[in-house]
Amino acid sequence: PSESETEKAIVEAAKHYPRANVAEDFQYGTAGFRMKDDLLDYIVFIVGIVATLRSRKVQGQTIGIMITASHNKYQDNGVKVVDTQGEMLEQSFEHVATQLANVHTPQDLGTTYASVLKKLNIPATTKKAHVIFARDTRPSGLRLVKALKAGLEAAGAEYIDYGVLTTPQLHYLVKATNTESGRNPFGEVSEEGYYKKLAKNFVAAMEDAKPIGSVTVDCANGVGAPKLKQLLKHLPPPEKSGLRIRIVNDQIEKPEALNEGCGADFVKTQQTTPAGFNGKAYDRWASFDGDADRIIYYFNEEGPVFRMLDGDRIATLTASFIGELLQKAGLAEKVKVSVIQTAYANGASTRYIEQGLKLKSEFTDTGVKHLHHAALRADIGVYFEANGHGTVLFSPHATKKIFLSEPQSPAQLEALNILRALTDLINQAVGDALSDLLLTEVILAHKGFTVKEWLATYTDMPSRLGKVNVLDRRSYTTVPGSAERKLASPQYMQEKIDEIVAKYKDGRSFVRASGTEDAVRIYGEAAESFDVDNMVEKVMETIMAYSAQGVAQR
Ligand code: G16
Repeated sequence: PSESETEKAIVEAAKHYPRANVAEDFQYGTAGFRMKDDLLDYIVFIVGIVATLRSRKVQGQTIGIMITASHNKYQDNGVKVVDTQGEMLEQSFEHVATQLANVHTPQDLGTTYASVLKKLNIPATTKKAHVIFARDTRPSGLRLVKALKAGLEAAGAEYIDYGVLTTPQLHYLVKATNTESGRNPFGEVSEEGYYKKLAKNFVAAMEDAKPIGSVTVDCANGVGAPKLKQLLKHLPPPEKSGLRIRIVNDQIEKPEALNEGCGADFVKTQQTTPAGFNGKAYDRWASFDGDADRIIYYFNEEGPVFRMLDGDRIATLTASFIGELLQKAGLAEKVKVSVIQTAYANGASTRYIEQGLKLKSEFTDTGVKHLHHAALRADIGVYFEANGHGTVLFSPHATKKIFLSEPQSPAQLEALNILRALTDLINQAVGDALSDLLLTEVILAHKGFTVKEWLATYTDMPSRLGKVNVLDRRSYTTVPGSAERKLASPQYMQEKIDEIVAKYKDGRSFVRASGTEDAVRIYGEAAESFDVDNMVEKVMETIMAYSAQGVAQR
């Protein structure tokens, strides 16, 4: 079809997916569009068009679309676009998505589409567009897929529906598809290929190590449950010195159970064990979120006293392990490890990285896309958000050194072999709970660490996360370049926060608008835990006084 025929097809198709009648502008945020599922049909339709344009812009390479609201409630849903190498959508296209999502009539959509097309400078001859997509277990996903297909068909994309997958599996498939016929294929282009790649490299990385005890995984009653079960079929069984992995919260047939009182976000924000927890003191537990791109660990001490091993802990554990391997392999001078964190990172973890591990640390805004870009600049970039979202990126320079170095001793060979396995065990496309679970287990086994020893590497500052549900979150903006640690607006709000914080020993607190919920998030840490509660409470009160509709979620 000609460009004008495509435009007409889009206008016609849009008549079946009218934009939800809300005054508020939709915005492509931290993780794409996210909202109540009944507002999303038009948005998902639009995202089909955006992904098609993106694919045409990159000469028909495959673009991914994931329908998920991850850690949010089951009534929510969302949609995000995955770029050619499995990374988050290129920023200029986020603007295209936001622009098209805020057009109110099919006719206007036609004209806006035409002007966007012109601006994107896509040659009329590049017609080919390839898109693949998947969804999580939310029941609304199936309905939204219809809207998505309508958008893709109207815009003229060829597509493959991969059904229900974890978000990182879709990222894997996008990268695998686009590298399939290149020099470095990422892996077989199938869900099966994903499991095979993880399992093979897990076995290789575990060759000289024995797992300690077992791990129990809370799958948040989401897609992580059936996918982890699939993965287990590819791993050696516990009786053959494999790792024993127990699964809880796997009720995907009960949609309302998703993330309810369980999952990584619940455990992290509430600092408590999830529903279904029956661990004894020092048993090792982990929680995924609703689309299995986050993982955190935790356990109870006698008491019981809850102990969290969050994204900061996985980052420090991983960075120290990779650092030790590089040392053993004789590569420490040639390949440097950096750790990338966000403002939510516990101050003690940053001090441990810089002073204990003597590694470089860097800060970015919240959102995997920001961390990922920073990690790309490092030789080996370990990035994790405190909430458990993260991975490790090996630069071409580091990969070359790891694969081409000639070992001078059996010890060097062993270190190199583990490093080689890690480069493929780790899902370098994106943070991945399944891959991060296996990575963490490999490290604990090699270091001979129980959860107690892992926790003992450094002592966290007492910290607290708060949230105030507000209707005006957009009035909270942060100073560019401050890694979201300073508010630019509302006026005088930062001064008020500074005044509060100054009263507490080693106090630190920041406020930022969530990109995934109608809420303002508050983080605080201080030398004493009674201080931190008091301080965060005061900051929350200040927010509520300003945002009159604010409701605190304690
Ligand atoms: C998404 C993003 C994460 C971010 C989280 C919370 O995670 O991918 O990078 O940390 O939202 O973001 P915010 O504080 O802006 O609401 P997920 O797991 O929900 O996709």
